Amino acid sequence: MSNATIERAFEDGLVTVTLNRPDRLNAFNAGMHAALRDVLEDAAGDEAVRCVLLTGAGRGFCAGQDLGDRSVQPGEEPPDLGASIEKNYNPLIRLIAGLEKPVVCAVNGVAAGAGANVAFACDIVLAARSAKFIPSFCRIGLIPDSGGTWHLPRLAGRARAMGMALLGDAVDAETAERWGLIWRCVDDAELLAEALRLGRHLAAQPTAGLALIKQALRASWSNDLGAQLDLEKELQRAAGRTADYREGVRAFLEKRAAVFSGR
Ligand code: T3D
Repeated sequence: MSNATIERAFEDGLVTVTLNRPDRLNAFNAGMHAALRDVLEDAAGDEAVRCVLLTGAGRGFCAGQDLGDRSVQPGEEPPDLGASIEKNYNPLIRLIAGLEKPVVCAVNGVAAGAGANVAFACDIVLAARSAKFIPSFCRIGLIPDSGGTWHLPRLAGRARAMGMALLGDAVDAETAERWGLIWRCVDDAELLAEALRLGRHLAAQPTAGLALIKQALRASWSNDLGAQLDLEKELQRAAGRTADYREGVRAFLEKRAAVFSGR
């Protein structure tokens, strides 16, 4: 499927979703939000999709909200940004975080405002060495939305999260990797190939088991140890009932490569 603002390609269990407003550095407008939501909801409900790869067209990944839709003339009512967050940004972050399959993000260039926070919400983030993460909200009097105030301190720690959010300086990809904001930064020319390699690998793994891993790690950020141990017990019980667990053990004992169905 392809439309003006989101491109979708599907092969071997991996759906590649490309933000496609390159002349605006893939900034979000209402149409792109709706199209991205549709594609992610389809991916959530489609058993054939076993991994999602999110990236951007052109020289940027995503510059956050399209500010062209936000100019206010003197005397006009300001837009209700709470309504915009409720309708568009929060559902997007909930979709990514709750998707029962891994979401890989390939940050191909600048990621600013909500664009950076969408990347930080993904499960495995690769970035081109030339990419930058810019928490630019403070530069225009806003707060980091799209889960930024939740993910930033958990990924980078309080001092770095506070510095990033209050100063709005660009963090380059190598620093982002060093700070634990992303999985890895790779040479620009290798980004797409590396992201596809990772995406295809994940799409051939035990999808139901990966979903339980994702659920457990996310829950750990708010659980105490006791609650987390209880959760691990329940999730392991569920994992132990999957066809892929049976196949994994059988393949190990038979000394052959496992063929996982995702169930
Ligand atoms: O409003 C709500 O619903 C609440 C939610 C808010 C979420 C948010 O994301 S708020 C934060 C919004 N984003 C920003 O503040 C970032 C704005 N952009 C920039 O600061 C810079 O463009 C970048 C640092 C990202 C990149 O700089 P640079 O020099 O590499 O590129 P550029 O020349 O600034 O941008 C290229 C073009 O993209 C340019 O258009 P032109 O001159 O070629 O016609 C520029 O205007 C356009 N562009 C970039 N970002 C946006 C944008 N157009 C609209 N909205 C943008 N966010």
